[in-house]
Amino acid sequence: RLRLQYCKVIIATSLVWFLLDVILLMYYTDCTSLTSGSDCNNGRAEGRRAGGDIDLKPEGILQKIIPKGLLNRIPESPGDNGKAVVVPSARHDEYKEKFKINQFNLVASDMMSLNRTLPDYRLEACKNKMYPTELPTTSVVIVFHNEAWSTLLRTVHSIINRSPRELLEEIILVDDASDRDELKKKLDEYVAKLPVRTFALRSEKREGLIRARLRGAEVAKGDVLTFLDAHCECTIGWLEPLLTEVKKNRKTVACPIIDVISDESFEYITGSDMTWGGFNWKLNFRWYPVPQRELTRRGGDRSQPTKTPTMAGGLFSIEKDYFYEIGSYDEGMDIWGAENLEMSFRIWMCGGQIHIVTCSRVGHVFRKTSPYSWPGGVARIINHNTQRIVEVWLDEYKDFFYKINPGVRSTEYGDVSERAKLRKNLQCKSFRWYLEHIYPESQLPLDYFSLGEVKNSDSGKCIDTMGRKSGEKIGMVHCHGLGGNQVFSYTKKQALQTDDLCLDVSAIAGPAKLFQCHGLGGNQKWEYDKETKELKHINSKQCLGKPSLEESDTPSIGPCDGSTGQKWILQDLK
Ligand code: LR7
Ligand code: MN
Repeated sequence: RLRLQYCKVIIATSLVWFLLDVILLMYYTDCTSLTSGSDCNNGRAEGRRAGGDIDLKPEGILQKIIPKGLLNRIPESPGDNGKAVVVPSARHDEYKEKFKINQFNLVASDMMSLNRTLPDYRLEACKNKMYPTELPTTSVVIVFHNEAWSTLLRTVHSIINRSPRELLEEIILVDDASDRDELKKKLDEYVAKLPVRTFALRSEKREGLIRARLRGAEVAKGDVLTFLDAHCECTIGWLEPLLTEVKKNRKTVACPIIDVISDESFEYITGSDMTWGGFNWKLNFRWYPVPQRELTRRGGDRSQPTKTPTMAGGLFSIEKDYFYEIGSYDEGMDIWGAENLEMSFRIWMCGGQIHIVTCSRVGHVFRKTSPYSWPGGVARIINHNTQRIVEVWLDEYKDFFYKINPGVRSTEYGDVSERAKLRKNLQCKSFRWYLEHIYPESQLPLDYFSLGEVKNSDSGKCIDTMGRKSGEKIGMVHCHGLGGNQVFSYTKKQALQTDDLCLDVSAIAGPAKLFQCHGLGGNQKWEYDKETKELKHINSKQCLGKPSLEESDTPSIGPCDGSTGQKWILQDLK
């Protein structure tokens, strides 16, 4: 009898717990589901907290009410909470095969929920910030060419799930001539059912992401345009800080921190808030550490936006009218590339500013190679687009680009007169001004003594990077006069620099190596004596000489002896 009684108690308790779970689950689902209203994101009268007051994560809501152990009862889908997806070993061949379709792990992406949960990755200071109740509305524009269904729709779901409904005007998809069936009628039907107006425009002919974005922007109804790539995931509170920066100053272009979604496992990996955008001599966009100067300007408060010299290009908010006022995009650019730097230079030089808003985080699937076709060839397209920047915006600094990329000169780049006119009409400042005031840490030296070959008087050979990377030895071969790997600049800061690498020696003797230029002198400081033609390494007080017998093709430092092996001729020395 007693045992029966005991059983009854257990059954009754389990039933209660079960019911509680169901109720809580319904509550949770309602708050994040696509059909819910904006209740979950209510702003406050005196302002709003980004992401609203309710934490959308299951733990956030539930932890307050029930013991932690019971949380495991919520069914977790692969990848939930930003975790890595584990593809069962039986599917590894399929995983390898399908990777090629989009250059990311499609099997993993397809295993995940379109509503996968993500933790709140924001800095503590961001969680409590108050944002204006009245914010401009935004149209989100996403262009794609043959994007995977699951990544594209996860992007869309994450926007809807994590944006205050009253701020989200619409989501505009621009299908740039994809040839996958599911991205046509099936997509139209799917997005038509979403609780936020979402629709796709389509181009018959492949236009490239630049003209595709222009098409999307044209029909946008929101006050602000927000561009995203087609494989992103917005995290809680991502939108409010972006719109706030635009509201504060309509000439601010606001970028989130771009976190990494692993192309292999779809794990959500947070990026650093101490990184900003720069570029190298080839005009490739590059991430570099935020310099002390900018950290100091922000008073050490990491939740303050960082002023960045350039932006990655894919993820940003800009006031719609300002977008057009400042010259939208260069329509002459094809397929992919360079529009991000073009826009960055233009914004800064013509009176605007670019912020990385560190309280806003959006994940992006970074891939190692691009999955789609490049009509006309990758090099031709990138050279074409980049030359359009160089010719319009770089002034006297274009020598750096052309000397290190001598082959580019033969690429046609079309007519840039309209863009040059735009620059004139907007009365934009010079590139030198940009380097002096916005990007003094740039890999393009503001002032320099020489640009070209560095030739040894004894052997007649030139120093050459041999295409090696940071940390590797420098080479020396016959002078080919074709620029590229033999172009070095002897800068006003007394560095011997090629692209973003500098000649560096960390010992009192031995081979010269290439290292990322730090602009701080130290092991990268060289004194050139025009009379003796010696290149003296300041720190070690040694001279650079032709390769020793052991170091066959690497110049090294040793005691200065006045020999011709230690004499160097710098091309075009001023
Ligand atoms: O012909 C094309 N048509 C398109 O619609 C080629 C591409 N696209 C779409 C594509 O489907 C994707 O949605 O354009 C978007 C960007 O292309 P990706 O994702 O293949 O390139 P990416 O992530 O390497 O691109 C970065 O650099 C580009 C330069 O043109 C753009 O500025 C991208 O928006 C930019 N992405 C980001 O900034 C995300 C962070 C990456 C970094 C750094
Ligand atoms: Mn991308």
